[in-house]
Amino acid sequence: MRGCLLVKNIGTLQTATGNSVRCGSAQGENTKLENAAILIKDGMIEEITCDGELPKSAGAAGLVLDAEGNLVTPGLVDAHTHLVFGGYRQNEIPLKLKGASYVDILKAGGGILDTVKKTRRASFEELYEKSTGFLDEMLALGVTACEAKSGYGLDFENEIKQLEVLKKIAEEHPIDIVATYMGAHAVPEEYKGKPDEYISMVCGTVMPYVAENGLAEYCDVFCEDSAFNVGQSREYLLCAKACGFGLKIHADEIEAIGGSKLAGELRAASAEHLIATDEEGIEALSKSGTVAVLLPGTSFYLGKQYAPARRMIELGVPVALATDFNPGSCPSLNLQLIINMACLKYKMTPEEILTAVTINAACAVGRGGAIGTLEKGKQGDLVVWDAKDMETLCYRFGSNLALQVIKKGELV
Ligand code: IZC
Ligand code: ZN
Repeated sequence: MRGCLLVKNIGTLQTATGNSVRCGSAQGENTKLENAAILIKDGMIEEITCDGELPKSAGAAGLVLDAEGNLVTPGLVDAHTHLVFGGYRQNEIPLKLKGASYVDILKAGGGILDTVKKTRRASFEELYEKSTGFLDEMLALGVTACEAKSGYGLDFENEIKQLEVLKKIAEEHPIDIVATYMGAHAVPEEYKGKPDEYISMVCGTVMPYVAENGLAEYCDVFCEDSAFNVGQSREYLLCAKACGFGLKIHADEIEAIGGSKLAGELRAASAEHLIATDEEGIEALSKSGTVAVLLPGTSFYLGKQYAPARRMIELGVPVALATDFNPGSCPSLNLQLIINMACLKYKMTPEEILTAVTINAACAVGRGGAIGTLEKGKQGDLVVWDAKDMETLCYRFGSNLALQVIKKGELV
C-alpha cells in the first residue's frame, strides 16, 4: 500500500513516552524495545512491535526498510534556533582572539546589530535560499522539527520579512517549523538609548500584526543588561500574552538579572540558556513547570560556564536541549554535537538526553501531542542511527551518525 512504511530489524527502539514534559527521575526513563519493528501509515505511527514480532498489517507496507540491528529513536527536535539571518560573523574571530567578549562586541555596535544590518540588506529570496540550505543540513543530521526565531530585522518591514520566509519554508520543507517573533532581541541603532520607546513601538505595531496574520506562535525576549531589563521584558511578554502568544525568554545567558524568575512569574513555556542561573531561579522554574532549554554549544563557543543541568533535573525542572544555531554565539546547527556536550559537560545520562532532544523539546514548542516520542498515533518521524545504543551518540562526536531520517513516514 502506498503511504505505508515498515521499518524492521531494529536492534533497539528507544523512546520516552507520553505527550507532556518529563522531569526529575522521569526525565531519565526511556522505553527500550529489542528486535523491534514500526509501521507508519499515512504519516502516522500505526503499530510498534518487539521481540521479533511483526506488525499485523506489515504485509501491506509499500516500502520496507531494514534497520540492520541499529538504534532507532524519535526524530530530534531543535527547540531553539535563529535560523533566518543575513551574512555571517566570522569577522569577530580576531576580536575574540584578542579577548573581546560577546557583550563587548555588541556594545561596540557589532554582534546582533551587525547581523541586523546584513539581514535588512538581504532579499526575501536570499534569506529563503540560505535558510532552506540550513534546514536540509539539519534534516540530514536527524532533526525533524525545529523552532526558529526572527529578531534580526528589529523594524516592521524586516521582522515581517523574516517571519514570511519562515512561513514559506514551513509550507515547503519536510521539517516542521515553529515560528517565534523575537522583536525584543536588541535595541536597534535608530532607538539607541531609547529601549522603552522601542518596546512601545513593538507592542503597538509589529506584535499585533504578527498575531493577526498568524506569523508566529511564540514571542521571545533577550532579558539581559546589554539588551532589555526585567521591566521591559515583562512589558513585552505581557503584551505577547494578551495577543495570544506563548512566552519564551532568553534568561541568564550572560548575567542573572532576574530572567528566570520572570519566566516563573509569567509561567513562560520555556526559559532558554540559563548559564548563570542561581538556586532561586531554578526554584522559580520548577514551580511554574517552565521548560529549561539548555544550549551548551553557546557555552562552548563563548568560553562560558555550563548551565547547572543536574541541579535543574534534581529540582524537577524539565530540561530540553537545543543548538541555539545563530551567526554569533553558536554557528553550529549540529544537534548531535549538543548531545555529546550534554553528556560530557552537563553530566546528563543518555536517557535524560534523549528525553531532552525529543519530548521535552517538543513540549517547549507546543508539539508534545504530535511528535517527540515513538507511540501509536504520533507522527512517523524517526532516525535510524549508525549506532546500537544512545551511549554511542554520546561518545562519537563530530561525525553524522544519522543513517536514515524518516519524516511523516517518508525517507528523506
Ligand atoms: O546573533 O548573537 N544571544 N542572541 C542572544 C544571540 C545570542 C544571537 C546572536
Ligand atoms: Zn538564542
